[in-house]
Amino acid sequence: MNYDKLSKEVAYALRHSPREYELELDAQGWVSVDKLLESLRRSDKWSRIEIDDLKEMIETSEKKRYEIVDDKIRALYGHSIPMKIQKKEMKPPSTLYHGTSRRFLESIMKNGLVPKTRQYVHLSEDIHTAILVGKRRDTDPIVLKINSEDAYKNGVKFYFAHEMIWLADAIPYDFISH
Ligand code: HQG
Repeated sequence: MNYDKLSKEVAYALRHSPREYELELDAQGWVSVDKLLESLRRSDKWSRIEIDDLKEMIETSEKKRYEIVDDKIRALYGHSIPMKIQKKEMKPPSTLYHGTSRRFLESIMKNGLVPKTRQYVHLSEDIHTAILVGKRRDTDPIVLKINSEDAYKNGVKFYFAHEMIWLADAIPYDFISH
């Protein structure tokens, strides 16, 4: 089974278009694994998919995009659906990073980081992850440094996605340097 393709389809179902899969996410983004499997099986491509395939997809991926707990699965970040997924507010590490395209720099330094089509701004714990994020759209991306300690002290809320990825509603430009 092509787990990259499966991961893309699951991202579409759990982050962007659950209704197309007749799924309803709960407030934290969870859905029943059985319902997701049932829905995926309607397509010829995934007609024989089992829970172990989802588990294998999660384990073999270089990115931690999903988690399964008991009989439920959710995407840990990346949502774009209108209903805002509730994330756990947490005190962030003192510095975070954001990798992005060079061409966005001017606008970001003027307007700060905004979520664009997603529900939250995505930040990385380490520079390496930030570079990989930036490389999706620019062969020579820039890495912005976020003074999350000051931002947090000044009332910016941060949310935990997983050990390497943090979320925020927006980051004002005063807390961004490059
Ligand atoms: C940019 C992927 C101009 C921002 C990744 C980014 C990540 C601005 C783009 C996760 C701006 C939005 C999220 C402003 C923000 N002016 N541009 N004021 N504020 N931007 O894809 O962070 O593989 O929605 O810099 O690896 O790139 O899908 O966010 O370039 O972890 O699991 O607007 O998605 O993970 O792009 O990526 P995105 P992102 P997956």
